[in-house]
Amino acid sequence: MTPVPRPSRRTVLAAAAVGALTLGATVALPAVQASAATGCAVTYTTSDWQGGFTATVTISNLGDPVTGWTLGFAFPDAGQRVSQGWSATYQQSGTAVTARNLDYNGTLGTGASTTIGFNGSWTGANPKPTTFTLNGVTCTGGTTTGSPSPTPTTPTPTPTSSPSTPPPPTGSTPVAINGQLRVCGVNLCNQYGRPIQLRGMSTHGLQWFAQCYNDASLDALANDWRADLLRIAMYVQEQGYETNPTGFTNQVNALVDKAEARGMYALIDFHTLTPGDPTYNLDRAKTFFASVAARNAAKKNVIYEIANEPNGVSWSTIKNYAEQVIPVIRANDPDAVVIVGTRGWSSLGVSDGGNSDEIVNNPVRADNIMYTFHFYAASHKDAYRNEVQRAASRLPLFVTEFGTVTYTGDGAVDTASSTAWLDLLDRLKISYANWTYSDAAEGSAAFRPGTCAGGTYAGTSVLTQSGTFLRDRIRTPDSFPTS
Ligand code: IDC
Repeated sequence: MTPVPRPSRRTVLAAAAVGALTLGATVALPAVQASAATGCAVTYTTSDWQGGFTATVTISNLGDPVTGWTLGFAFPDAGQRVSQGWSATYQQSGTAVTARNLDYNGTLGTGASTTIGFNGSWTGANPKPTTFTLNGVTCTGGTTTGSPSPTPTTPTPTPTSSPSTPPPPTGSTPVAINGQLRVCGVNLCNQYGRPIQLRGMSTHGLQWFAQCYNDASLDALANDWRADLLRIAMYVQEQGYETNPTGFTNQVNALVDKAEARGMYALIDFHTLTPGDPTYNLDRAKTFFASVAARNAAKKNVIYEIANEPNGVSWSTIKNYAEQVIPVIRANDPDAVVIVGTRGWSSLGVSDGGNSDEIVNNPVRADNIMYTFHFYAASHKDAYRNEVQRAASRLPLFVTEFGTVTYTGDGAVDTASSTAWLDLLDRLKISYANWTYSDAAEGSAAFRPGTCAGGTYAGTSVLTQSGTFLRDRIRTPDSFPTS
């Protein structure tokens, strides 16, 4: 803990004036009691590109504990704007910016720190702000007592350098270009801090379709479909993980390796479905994620999806589950993106008559996370698209599963609705995986029945209508920023 320095003469006088100075006491104690010790240090780093930047701001409280805080600073250039913030509520007036705590990070004990951030834009120049205030008091980096204009005890530790920018990519696969992903604002960002969209396919249940996931089929996905992403759907029930934890864990890891070898991201899906309460599988989830996160921690291509489609449960139950599973992942793989299912079969609550406000108002207390949205194009149309559009400016969304057909996974492809959906996701840079890269005898499958036994996966002759539609969408060039 930071030692409390001797109060300045002025502080002692202020304390005495409010009658708190007890005769014979040491001067330090009553001064501190009379007037809260304040002090703060701020680090402000950015990742910049032409016209835009992402700022990461860590606030350390060096004074007495605070419940509720407002950070203030001024942009040095009139053209700098906050466009989208996270972990705080931002306001800008002229060049003056304030960031106010959210519920979960409002309490900062002595010595505690919290990290917030935002995406911004700039026009003329993009210098960093140099002076910060916490609850109106200038952050000097030292502890001061009681004075609104304290005497600095140490120089202001305001870093002015950006974190080192990664070198340009040496390969051309999605993982070679984008590297370790992280959430910035409402976007999924690559190693250059730039928003990207991943487009790919989901396996069917591994317990039923293992024969569809092999070197030939994954070569086709990476090279013929030019996909960025393989979602690995590991059912927990229905003869899935619960029947053979070690076997399914190994199967998932083997597919992570196959995706990595081809430069694709691997989305590890803990495919809970029935029962819909993720808490039912909480212990299994902790065991499974501790294992796969430890095993894959050094890889850059892994994303974790902790509950496929919660249903019949409240958002607070899902949030509670997430806040127990995420720390298990973080303890083993600190930097990976984690995706949290949402209410009503991952419909952001819409299929239960709700909407995304319940998440915005009560977000999962963790950094570097996204929220799941699923749709089936023949069943879910404008009302769902409108809500996704509304939510997308406030929450980081990832469509980890969708179908071109009805929610049963079967029926005819709804081309008009599927096109409207994918156009929307492209525009919002929301990543997606389609159900399914399999030869199941149902409309949502990409391959005709019998394809996986035949062993040829590339080209269009083996594809269903849904497969042809998805291959056409996915194989168009990506536009991943490389600096
Ligand atoms: C479906 C499969 C089907 C299987 C059923 C039950 O396509 O073969 O019998 O699950 O396991 C989802 C689920 C996904 C469903 C899919 C289609 O995440 O598991 O797959 N769907 O019904 N949510 C909405 C639709």
